[in-house]
Amino acid sequence: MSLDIPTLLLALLSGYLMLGLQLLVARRGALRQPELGLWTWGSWGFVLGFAFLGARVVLPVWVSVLLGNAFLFGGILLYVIALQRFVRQPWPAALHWLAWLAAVSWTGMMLEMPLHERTAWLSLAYAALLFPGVYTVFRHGWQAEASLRAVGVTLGIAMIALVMRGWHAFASPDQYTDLLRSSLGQGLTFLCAFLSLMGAGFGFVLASFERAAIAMERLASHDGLTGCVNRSSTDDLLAHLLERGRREGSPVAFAMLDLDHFKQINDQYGHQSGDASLLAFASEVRGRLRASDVLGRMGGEEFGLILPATDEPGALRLLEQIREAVAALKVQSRDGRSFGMTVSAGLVVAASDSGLSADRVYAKADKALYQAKHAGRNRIERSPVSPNQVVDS
Ligand code: GH3
Ligand code: MG
Ligand code: MG
Repeated sequence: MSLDIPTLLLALLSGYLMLGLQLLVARRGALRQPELGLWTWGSWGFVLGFAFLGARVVLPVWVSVLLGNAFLFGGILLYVIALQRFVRQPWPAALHWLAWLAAVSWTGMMLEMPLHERTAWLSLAYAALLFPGVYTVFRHGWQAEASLRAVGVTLGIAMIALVMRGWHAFASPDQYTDLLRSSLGQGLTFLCAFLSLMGAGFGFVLASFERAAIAMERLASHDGLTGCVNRSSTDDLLAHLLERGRREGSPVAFAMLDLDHFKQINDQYGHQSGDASLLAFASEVRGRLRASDVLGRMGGEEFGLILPATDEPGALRLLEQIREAVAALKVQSRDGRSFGMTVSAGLVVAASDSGLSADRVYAKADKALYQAKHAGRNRIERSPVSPNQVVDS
């Protein structure tokens, strides 16, 4: 059995052409990530590389070898750069292009070498250029999108195939007397290397889709400014945690927090300073919560705090700490003025047998908040406990 190299070249060229076209279409739709743009350019690099390698039947061999390999090297480098940017671990661009220049110059210097030696060194050069990409995924991308792992593994297979091609070319020079001659060993290593690289391309598209889907999911459930869960997610979580409290026999505390005279902050220091104080407030509160607590932005400068398995004294202690910490916070306006803020809170603690619905809990906390505002702000008010409610304290 033998694998015909010209047929393989044609098949790979068509494959990369399809990948390039698919990427082009995907990027016109929802996937606008710049990394995917780099991968697209890399795929076009492969198309051109294979076209030039195959064109040795009409072009002078040195032109075909030099341009073909230059474009293939470029394709690999663009893939690596795309991967590094995807996981936000970019190397300096100059380093990549220096490596590309070195690889192309070396190809030029190897033109007079026997074909098997040139093939061996070129294959090892491809593997070396690919290595930072494989390293990047395994070192920095393993915890990122799950589909990126498939990209890492496929690139790893491509790298191994390239090293084997190098070794095979050294070991079986008779199979490398003419690049377009059919041979099983060189056909297999060639196919395996460049097919895996193509597979990595489809994996990269999937990883980009996965990232876009996760971002959309987060957008639907979180507030873009503070990173808190949004109102509808807070409502759902409150209902869910109340139910769990009932099952587990533990109280759930819920507090509505509202920044005092926030309109004045906007008016005096500008809307951007208002945004900055919302951010500062949210991170101050979040820094004091347990992993199971939830801080949701209910709208504007109003936040809902769910504290599962927390009784009234515990909730009051935490809210008092928050109130003091917020009053001590200092925020800088754009023009360098420093200002502070205060927060009022209304607390309700639903005992496990209170039978309170999420809506009732919310209404009670809101009423208590109103009382806190009415009583002068910068304070915490508790919702009175009705007789059929037992509050663990
Ligand atoms: P109170 O002490 O009674 O709560 O008074 P307040 O001024 O805080 O309350 P009011 O409801 O009168 O004003 C809330 C202000 O919050 C009005 C609105 O412009 C501002 N606001 C709502 N959302 C945002 C936001 O995302 N960013 C900024 N900067 N301001 C916001
Ligand atoms: Mg307010
Ligand atoms: Mg308000």
